[in-house]
Amino acid sequence: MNSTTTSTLATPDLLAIRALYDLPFPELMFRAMQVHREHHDADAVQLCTLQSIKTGRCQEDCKYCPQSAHHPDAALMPEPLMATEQVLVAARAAKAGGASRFCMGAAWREVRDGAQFDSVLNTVRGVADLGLEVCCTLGMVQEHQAVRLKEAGCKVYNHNLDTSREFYPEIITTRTYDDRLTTLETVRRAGLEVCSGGIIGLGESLDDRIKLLHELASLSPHPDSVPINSLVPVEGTPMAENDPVDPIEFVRVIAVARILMPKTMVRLSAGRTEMSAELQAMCFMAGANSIFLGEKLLTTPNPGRGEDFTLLRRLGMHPLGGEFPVADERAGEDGTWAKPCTSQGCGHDHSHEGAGHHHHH
Ligand code: SAM
Ligand code: DTB
Ligand code: SF4
Repeated sequence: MNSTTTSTLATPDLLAIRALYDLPFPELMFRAMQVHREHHDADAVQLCTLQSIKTGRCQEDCKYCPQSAHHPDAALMPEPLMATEQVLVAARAAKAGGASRFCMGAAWREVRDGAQFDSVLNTVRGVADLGLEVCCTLGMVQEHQAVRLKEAGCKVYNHNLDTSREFYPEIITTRTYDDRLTTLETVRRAGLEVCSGGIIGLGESLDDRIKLLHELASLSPHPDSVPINSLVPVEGTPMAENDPVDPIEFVRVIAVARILMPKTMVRLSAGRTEMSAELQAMCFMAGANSIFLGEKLLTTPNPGRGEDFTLLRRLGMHPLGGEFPVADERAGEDGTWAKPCTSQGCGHDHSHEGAGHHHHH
């Protein structure tokens, strides 16, 4: 199938990445596994938590995003910036639940100086004081703002390229690819770690995926982490009816990211509620070594932590730099044990799943 997809790639670098992507699957996996083991503990997964600290009414028009003010039909309750103390409650719970990194997202086009940003800086200080690694994703930033974030204790800045330069204008028109790259340079110069990745399933071609991977691997130094999101199609957005991503193609993207960026943390991000245990296992084997923990991403569902700990235990894997949290013995928030699903070959704990989960047997 891959080999019959027409390619218009023109440079040796791009053709080489395409050749990797098109390798027989067992060979691609083997190479990814080798690279993974040279640089990482292949049995460990970094656990991050996400918190939307300012939800909805974003001025950008990202076609995939329920938080864009341009998609008023996406049934989403906009919320003002969360107060520091409110965020710290969530951060303490995330820490007790076994997360080592706390990522705060705001539906902002860009950071603006003023009381709101000062409040975010306070929150960053508070979360860092809890001993959690702090990551922020707040849209575009200027150098002095990035420096203030760093001084407040922020370690990482997330800002995704999302897709190829060529396909980008089909997805977002309110900012450019170069705006995105400029912010990445700015945060790097301020001494922040860079987290940047993309989304698969936007309707991009295979070559667009190759070009995205090439853009990410061309950043020097490589991003410290690369989140690979599988589109979560949200009703009310222009991407609600997009075709689901071929799981094997998705694993190929992870494997190529691992091979191109050996030291980078590759994060299996949005879209996991639609992935089987087997598919996630294959992503970990291909080199993914980080996930978001907790029942919600920013606004869309994510597997419950009980389900994820059950999965890691089934795979004989463990949290990076830590143990399973004591709270996990009771499978998370409501004090119940994880209940592995008895349906043939599943084993998920569905006990925390809300209406947003569509798990098919
Ligand atoms: N507003 C900031 C920005 O765009 O950088 C930060 C928050 S934004 C929601 C963070 C990332 O979430 C986006 O760059 C995009 O890659 C991802 N994302 C948003 N909606 C998504 C969806 N429906 N499915 C998968 N990923 C999504
Ligand atoms: C990233 O690449 N994925 C996370 C994080 N960075 C901020 C966000 C996923 C959001 C999925 C849609 C939502 O929940 O709103
Ligand atoms: Fe705004 Fe970020 Fe959503 Fe784009 S992805 S609409 S910038 S919150």
